[in-house]
Amino acid sequence: VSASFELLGAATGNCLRVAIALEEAGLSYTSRSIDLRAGEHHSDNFRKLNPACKVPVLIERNESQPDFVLAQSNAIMLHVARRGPGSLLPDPETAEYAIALERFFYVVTDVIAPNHASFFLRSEQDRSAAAALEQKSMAALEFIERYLTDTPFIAGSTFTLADICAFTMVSRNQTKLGWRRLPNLKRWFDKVSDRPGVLRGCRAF
Ligand SMILES: N[C@@H](CCC(=O)N[C@@H](CS)C(=O)NCC(=O)O)C(=O)O
Repeated sequence: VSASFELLGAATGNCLRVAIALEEAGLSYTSRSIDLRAGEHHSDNFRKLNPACKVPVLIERNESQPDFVLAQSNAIMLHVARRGPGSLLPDPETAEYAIALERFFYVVTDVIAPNHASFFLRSEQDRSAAAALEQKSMAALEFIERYLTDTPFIAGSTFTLADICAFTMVSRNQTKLGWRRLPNLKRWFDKVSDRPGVLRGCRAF
């Protein structure tokens, strides 16, 4: 494929997950920083790309076709997984694929979503609701220990989108986790932290 990719974003979890996915998929891309503090995501130019005024946004350029623009980090990750060449999900015809989606959506809905909601509630000064959701998110993150009992990665024998999502959350919350109870998670985290694609993706913005 002769497509070229541009990722617009900032140093946030949603954007770094997409950058890591692009790296691990072996796709070449350029990253463009959007200055959220300066409100660049509300500019007319950015609004044309994503009327929701949020990052990340991926632009895919193919010869003789109009640019393809995609928002929503999870949709972008699934799209990137299809574009390959590197594999981020097992063959869709297999049970392993369904398991990889199970674990990917587990992290997205049970770990990341309550974490974002907690962040929002804290900004609204609702401290006890924020703390309750934060605790729920951290408990769901620690639960991943059980997915790593017999396999090197969260969905089995290969690195998938589920690992990317969990990695950014573990990385951000290292001081909040009860590491003594989490030997599998620790082994997994140390190994994933050393992957060249993960290291490069973390430096995208
Ligand atoms: N569900 C969206 C969330 C996107 C999102 O909230 N992006 C944040 C940065 S991580 C943002 O653009 N915030 C600026 C704002 O909302 O004003 C996704 O996964 O892409």
